[in-house]
Amino acid sequence: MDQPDLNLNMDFQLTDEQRLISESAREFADREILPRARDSDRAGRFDRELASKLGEVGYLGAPVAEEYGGRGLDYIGYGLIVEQVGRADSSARTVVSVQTSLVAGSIERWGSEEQKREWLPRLCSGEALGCFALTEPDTGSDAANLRTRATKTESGWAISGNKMWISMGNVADVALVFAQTDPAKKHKGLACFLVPTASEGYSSEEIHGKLGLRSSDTAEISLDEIELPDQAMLGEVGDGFKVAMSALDNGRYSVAAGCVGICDGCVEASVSYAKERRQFGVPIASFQLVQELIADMIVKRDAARMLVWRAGALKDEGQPNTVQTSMAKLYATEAAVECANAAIQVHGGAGYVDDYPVERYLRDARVTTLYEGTSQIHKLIIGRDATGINAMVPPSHDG
Ligand code: COS
Repeated sequence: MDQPDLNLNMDFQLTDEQRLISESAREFADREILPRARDSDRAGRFDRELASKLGEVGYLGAPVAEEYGGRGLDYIGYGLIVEQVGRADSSARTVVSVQTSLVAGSIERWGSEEQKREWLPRLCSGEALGCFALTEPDTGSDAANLRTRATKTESGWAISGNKMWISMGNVADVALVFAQTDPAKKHKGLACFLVPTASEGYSSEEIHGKLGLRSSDTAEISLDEIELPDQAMLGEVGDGFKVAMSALDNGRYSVAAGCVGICDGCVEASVSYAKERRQFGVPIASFQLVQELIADMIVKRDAARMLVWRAGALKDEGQPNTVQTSMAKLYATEAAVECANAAIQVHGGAGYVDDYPVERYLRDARVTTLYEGTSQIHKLIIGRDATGINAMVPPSHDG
C-alpha cells in the first residue's frame, strides 16, 4: 500500500476557524440534538425534522464543494462537527456520516457533472436523504462478494438482489447500490448505481429490536428487477469496489470522529456526576479508584482524537490514508465502548437507566466496532500493511 508522509505539519492547535466550527457545533448539538435524544431513543423514531435541521446548518455534506451546495470544509473541520454531533446523539451522527461521507462524498468523487448537479445540492441541504447499499444478508466483511446482480438491457441495466443493515434505507430518496455485473470478474465486475428509491422494484423494511442506534433508521432492502438508464451508474463498470472502499475510507473517519464525541460525553458526564454524588460523606470524585476510571477515559478520548486528526490531516493533504483511517476507526470505536462501560461504572445504578446518557452511549457505541469494517478487519488491514502478508483470506480447505 502507498505510504503517506507522516511528517505532518501538525502543531496540535486548531485554527481560529476550526475552533469556531467546533464551538458552534457544540452549541447546536446542545440546543437542538441533546434535548431530543432520549425521547427519540425510547420511541425508536427516526427524526426527519432533525435531519432537515442538520442540513439547514450545513452539517450534511460539509466537505462538499460550495458550487454543489456544500461548505467546502476541510476534513479536520468536518471531523470536529461529527465529534460534537456524536457527543449528543449517535443516531443523528449516523445521518451526518452516511449522508456526507458515504453518499455525497462518493457522488462528488465519482459522479458525472449531471449526477453531481442532480443530487448534491439536495443532499447537502437535507431536502433529500441518501443511503449506502453495500452489505447483503450473506456479505459483510467480504465486501467484494456481492450477490446483487446488474444485468445489461437494451436501455440500460436491470438490478435485482437484497441488501441488509442499510442505515436510512427506509427514508432515503436515493440509494447507492453496489451490484455485480459479471461474477467471473469478481471485484472487477462490480458497479455502483444511483437508484432513486421511488423506482419500481425498490422496497424496504425496517429492522427492529436493535441494541442501540434506536432512533437511526435501519433497513433491509429488496431490489426486484429495477430498470435504470446507463446514466445511473456512478463511475464505470468495474469501479464499484473502488467506489465502495474510497467511500468507506471517509465513512470510517466519520464513525471514528463520532466515537471521540462519545468518549468526550462519557468524560463530561462522569466528572459531573462524580463531583455531585456523595458517599461516605464525600463526593465520589474523592476516591482514587473513581479518578482512575475517569483518567483512563480521558487518555482514551485524547488518543482517539489524535488518531482522528492525523487521518483528517492526511486526507486534507491528499495523501494515502486507508491504514491510518483504520487505526483511528479501530481505536476510537473500541475506546468509545470502553469509556461508556466505565462511565456507567462511575454512575453506579444511576447509569443503568436513561436519566443519564451513559447507558445510551454504551448501546450506541457497541455497533461501531462492527460496521464499516469490524475491529478484526481493521487489525488485518493494519497487519497486512506492516507485514506485506494478506491474512484476510484463510487458506482454502478444499484441497
Ligand atoms: N480506495 C480505492 N480503491 C481501493 C481502496 C481504497 N481505500 N482499497 C482497495 N482498493 C482497490 C485496490 O486498489 C484494488 O484495485 P485493483 O483491483 O485495481 O488492484 C481493489 O480495490 C482490491 O483491493 P484489495 O484486494 O486490496 O481489497 P482489500 O483487500 O483492501 O479489501 C477488505 C478487503 C476485507 C479490506 C474489504 O473488503 C473491506 O474493507 N471489508 C469490510 C467491508 C465493510 O467495511 N463493510 C461494511 C459496509 S458499511 S456497514
